[in-house]
Amino acid sequence: MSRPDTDIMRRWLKLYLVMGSVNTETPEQVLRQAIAGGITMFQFREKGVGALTGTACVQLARRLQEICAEHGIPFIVNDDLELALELNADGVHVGQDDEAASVIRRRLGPDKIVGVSAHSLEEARQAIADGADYLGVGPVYPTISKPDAEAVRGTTVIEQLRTAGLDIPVVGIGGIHASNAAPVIAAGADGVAVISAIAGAPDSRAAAAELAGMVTR
Ligand code: TZP
Ligand code: MG
Repeated sequence: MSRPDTDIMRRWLKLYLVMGSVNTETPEQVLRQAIAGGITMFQFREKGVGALTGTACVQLARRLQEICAEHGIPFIVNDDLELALELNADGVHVGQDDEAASVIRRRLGPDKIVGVSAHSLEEARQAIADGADYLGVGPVYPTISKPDAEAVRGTTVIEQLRTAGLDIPVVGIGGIHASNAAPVIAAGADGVAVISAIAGAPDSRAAAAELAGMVTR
């Protein structure tokens, strides 16, 4: 899968599942169920207490990548450029404390997806200048999944960057689930990125399907 045009990027961002082994005991099963429920993109994010490292991490990443490939779902790696290169992943997502997006773009080349977390208009402008294909903006709501998350922003930053005329594809992230996703889309996001709403749900397929129903304009 190669880097898409902006319209396809927006479609892929509609319902973006972010997950690693820390977020569920059964990542393969959750991913399969989430795909059946209607997720449109996946990010392998192996972070936090008890996160896998080394071979175990690579092996899990490969298994999840394979499931994505079976279903035509783009597979993005959080933060780990070397892992993304090793797996020939579809792209990399970086935060503000990770490698600069400009470096990621240079190393991945023009055909891969680069996503960047932005918490302000200024960070959004910089990410665009650095070659980002999409922005993850948040945390929109309080999150239980990222202990070092920035302060909650509500939908303010998403609104600000649309008002400023930035039309880059955007996904809202942080504490989003089916019952609070609508304001994120109304603010101008193309979609939502979630961890716990799907990985922590008793029925990941149903949770994904319910969310998918909320993000289709
Ligand atoms: N970045 C900002 S909030 C967040 C990340 C990775 C965690 C999102 O997880 P959840 O469970 O959907 O709030
Ligand atoms: Mg990061």
